[in-house]
Amino acid sequence: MFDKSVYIARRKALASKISSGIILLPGNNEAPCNYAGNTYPFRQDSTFLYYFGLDKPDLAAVIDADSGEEILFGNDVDMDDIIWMGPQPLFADEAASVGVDKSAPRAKVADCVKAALKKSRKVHILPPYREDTRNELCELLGLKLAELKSAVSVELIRAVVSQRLIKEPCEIAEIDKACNLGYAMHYTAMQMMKPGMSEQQLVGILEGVCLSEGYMTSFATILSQHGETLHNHCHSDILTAGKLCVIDAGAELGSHYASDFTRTWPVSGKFTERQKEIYTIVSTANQYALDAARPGITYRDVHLGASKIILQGLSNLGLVKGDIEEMCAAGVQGLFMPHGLGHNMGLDVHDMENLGENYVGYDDDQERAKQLGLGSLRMARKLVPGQVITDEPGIYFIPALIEKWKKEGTNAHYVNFSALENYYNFGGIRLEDDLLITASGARLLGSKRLPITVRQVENAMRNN
Ligand SMILES: [Mn+2]
Repeated sequence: MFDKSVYIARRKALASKISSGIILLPGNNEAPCNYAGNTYPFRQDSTFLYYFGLDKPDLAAVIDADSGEEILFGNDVDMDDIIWMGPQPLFADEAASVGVDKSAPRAKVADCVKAALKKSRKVHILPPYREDTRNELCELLGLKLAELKSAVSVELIRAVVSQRLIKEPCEIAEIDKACNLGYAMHYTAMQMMKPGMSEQQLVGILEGVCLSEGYMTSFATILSQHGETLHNHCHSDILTAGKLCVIDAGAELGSHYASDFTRTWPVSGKFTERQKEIYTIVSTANQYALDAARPGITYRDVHLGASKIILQGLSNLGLVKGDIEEMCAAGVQGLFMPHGLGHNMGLDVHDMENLGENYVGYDDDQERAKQLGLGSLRMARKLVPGQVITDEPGIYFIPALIEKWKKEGTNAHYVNFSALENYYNFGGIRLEDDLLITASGARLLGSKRLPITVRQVENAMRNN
């Protein structure tokens, strides 16, 4: 938790951005796994954390945008809780610790909302993503489930995005720490990687680094020799010399700030010539994005720049043919990189995705493309200092997708389908770093960069 002055300032800024009415922010509650008493690890709602810092279930908050009044709703523990959980602080003291003077029992939020509705005041809510929150909001606002979507406040979404998008120095310090832990996870896994061990064993080693520090991973670890499947959570294969292993994983600190790195390691510690060729194209695109990202440029343009590097590299290998600009406009790169170059990162690994990707990743004058790849770009905005984004180009050989394009004749004059048949067993490569946009450019987050060039990787793995 940060100093209470941080939360006070954030709430004051939020209230000033909302024209009138009350802002209702429910926290998350426990999510049962198989019965009520056996829960998934608790995860507080990130927007609630951002404004109120309190990391425990069954809380809600209201900010009055007109008067500036703030109330936190939560319960004091009873003897039954103390028996199982030990002594707990008084809720009023917890509220005071984040600069909120007024607190009330959790159930009283209903009275507060009712009073506002009675005076025909606007109640601003964010899009709920959990069933319990949906149900509570319906009950509080007197709405049917189908009516809830239109009750969401775009004004509030825009206000929250405008604040959370630009990271404060205290947040950047946390993200740097999360990246340092992410570095340790990846570096350890890379050093322990050996032909003959299972992918799952390596997942255990990687996640163990995070768990040993008392933290969780920021999303479900992707670790696979089938890198062509972008989000492969199946870890049943045995690591085999000659193959590549894609690892996309990150740490989430106790403050809940995240890191998100991807590296693609040769299982034997040495790349084959063919792997080197494709790998170098991806590492060049990754480095290009780091060099190009700076205030004023749109990340959409950086995505397109990286796409052209990929097309040029594939053209040099004879896998595509034609004018690079024309191929890029036609979206040929989508066959090889059917995802975007990156996303915002912060309290959520895909920061604020619950608020709506287009509000978070797109400026008002930008429209989301429909093309394969570019259409999946989560972050297209004109960059501003303080933004934290990922830089994650990739090249994948997805036989089913290539076959589909071939069959349908998609971009047939640009793609060398017969040459691509030799790559059906190649897999995929993705290389991801986390960037902070600075006043003049971008810097890598975390104090050390994971090995990324062919030479750095082979050097780091020489003793495997
Ligand atoms: Mn990512």
